[in-house]
Amino acid sequence: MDKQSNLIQHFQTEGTVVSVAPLGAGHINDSFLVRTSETDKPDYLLQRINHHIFKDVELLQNNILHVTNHIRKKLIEKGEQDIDRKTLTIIPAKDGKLFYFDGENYWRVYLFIQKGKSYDAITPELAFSAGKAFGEFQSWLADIPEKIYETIPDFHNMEFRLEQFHDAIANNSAGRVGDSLKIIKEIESRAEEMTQVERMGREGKIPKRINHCDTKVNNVLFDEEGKVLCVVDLDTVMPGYVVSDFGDFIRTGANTGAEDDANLDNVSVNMDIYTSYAKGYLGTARSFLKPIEIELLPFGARLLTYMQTVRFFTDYLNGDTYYKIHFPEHNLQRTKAQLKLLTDLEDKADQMQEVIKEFRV
Ligand code: ADP
Ligand code: GN1
Ligand code: MG
Repeated sequence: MDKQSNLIQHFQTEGTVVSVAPLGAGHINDSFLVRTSETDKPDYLLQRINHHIFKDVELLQNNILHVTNHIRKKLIEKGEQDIDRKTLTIIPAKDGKLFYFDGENYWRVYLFIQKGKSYDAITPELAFSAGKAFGEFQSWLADIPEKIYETIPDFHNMEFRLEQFHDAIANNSAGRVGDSLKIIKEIESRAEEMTQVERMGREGKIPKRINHCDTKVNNVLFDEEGKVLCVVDLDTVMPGYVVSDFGDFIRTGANTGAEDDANLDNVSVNMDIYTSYAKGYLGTARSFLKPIEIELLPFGARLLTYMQTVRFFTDYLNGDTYYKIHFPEHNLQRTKAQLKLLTDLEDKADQMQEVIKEFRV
């Protein structure tokens, strides 16, 4: 029996395991589909949790339990059917814990959602549905009674990301600062503007809500007919400003190029995707958002693209210690591609604000 089949025995699963196969190509966790032979028993998703990134696994799993239980309650209240496919379900370990530690790695198990499909390539229709789903997700979690903690402290805090950037320049541990002055200047020139959300938060102008914090289209599961089943990948669900979630979807979903495109001419914002996402998102979120939060949405796209520029570039200056790289200057190439996207978002800022005005009521 292989390692993963052994692991599954530590959880409160049912049925006889017949296969364990890797699933997806995640950057953070490793996933395995565990099939059972009995047709009346569920299949499972076994995941290795990246505890170097999510350092407090108990806190992480408790967060996810509270979030999924709360969503389940909302689904029951709405009279929904097929609820086990509309939210994640944690299967506890045999000792009652929400994870299993094998002496080296942390593991967790979810019910496998049958016939759920996630997409890496985007269309305006998918963007609209994903917008609705992430807006609904935030609205459901608005009244969660349990405290939801930051699973990665200061994850989307721009002031903190700039501190890390300044530390990387001061340490110059990879000796890359000398050749990077142009990009450093590009980043510094926007720092004041980009930290405004943190200041507005402190001044009480915008609230923290429960965010997903990894709003990529492949974190939404669709059924065979293209209808949303649920939002997955709940590790980074934590308090934050809604501009973050909106912005990260636009950064990842509305880029006509790749996140690390070597050809900067490929990189720009796709306004059809942007418009569809904004329409879907505001459809489910406008009822609980303050006018100022709605107005800041296009800025959110710039902020998250700037934040990712800073994060990739900081990692480059540190000698590539956080993101997996596929060639030596990968983080520099990612930085340049994100910076190009940022300049296009800046050029289209007025147009993006017009779209928001159209859907705000
Ligand atoms: P990663 O951190 O690698 O992005 P995810 O939790 O997003 O990990 O899982 C990877 C993929 O596995 C998702 O994009 C989704 O397609 C699929 N997936 C995740 N959870 C489930 C589940 N409970 N049932 C079925 N498929 C799932
Ligand atoms: C990481 O694994 P992935 O690609 O979903 C990162 C995100 C970044 C993204 C950049 C926990 O997410 O914040 O935006 O890479 N997740 C973490 O591609 O750092
Ligand atoms: Mg994912």
